Amino acid sequence: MVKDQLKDKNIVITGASGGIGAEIAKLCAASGANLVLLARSLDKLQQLQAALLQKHQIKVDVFQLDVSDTEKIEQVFKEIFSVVGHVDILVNNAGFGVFREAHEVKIDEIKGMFEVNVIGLMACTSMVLPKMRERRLGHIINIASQAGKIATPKSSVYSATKHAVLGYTNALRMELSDFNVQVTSVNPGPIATNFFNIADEKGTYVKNVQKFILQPEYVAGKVVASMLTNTREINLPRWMNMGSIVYVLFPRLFERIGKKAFNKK
Ligand code: NJP
Repeated sequence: MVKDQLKDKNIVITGASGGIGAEIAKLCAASGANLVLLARSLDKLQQLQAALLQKHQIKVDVFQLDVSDTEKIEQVFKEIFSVVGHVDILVNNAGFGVFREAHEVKIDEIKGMFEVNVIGLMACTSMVLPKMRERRLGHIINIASQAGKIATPKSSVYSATKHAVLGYTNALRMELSDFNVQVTSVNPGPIATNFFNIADEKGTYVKNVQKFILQPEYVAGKVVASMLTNTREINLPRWMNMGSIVYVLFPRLFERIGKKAFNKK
């Protein structure tokens, strides 16, 4: 997929060392965008950088960044601005989940998920907002989840972080609507990435959702297609979003019927 509007645009992607983030980077590179790739695994970022530079006539900068370190976020974004000048698109993709029942989740895991999925995402966003507002141009894409719409057993904390992301994203969209800055949330169902090696140590959830698991290349394609367009939300697969609509209308019934299926995790 090539998207001509992305040529020479500066795109920052957090969590770009693997999974959806790396796939988004590949598609943006094929469209001629200049990339800034962020993650903790510098070696993986450098490998991706080398592969992209070999194939495409673009600029690719990489920075090691743990988005739970808010001081480092400020430093890295200062460097990013000094290298690329401005950011056209920020993809807040870094995130992780630990699927355990609420009484089994450790406090450190709760803090970790909120620091990365919520505070890190908000902190990165706040770095790019002033210039986007000033330039009256930009796009913020937040990778949330269907878990941000329907909270399910064994992912209470992860769901809570993604509900927070959606709340933030929705408010941000209204704040920025007069500044020509687009704001999109991406709410996928399960995707075949490394995510489940952390979230689902026993592998039971992945086995149970195998029938409708999404491929990261497909999700990345939808995200890149939405870039610099006025897209409110991307919900994948579409039928799963129907569930969240039914949930809002009939929450009691939905929880009673859904409990068994969701407990398959
Ligand atoms: O997962 P994975 P995905 N600071 O594990 C980075 C959401 N999502 O691509 O730091 C900075 O392959 C990590 O890099 P590294 C999910 O919540 C997924 O599936 O080097 N970066 C890696 O590049 C998340 O928001 C599913 O370890 C950090 C990337 O994040 C997004 O999709 C379903 C970091 C994770 O790649 C991408 O996840 C859904 C930190 N502290 C939503 N911690 C799904 N897979 O089923 C991690 O609804 N990263």
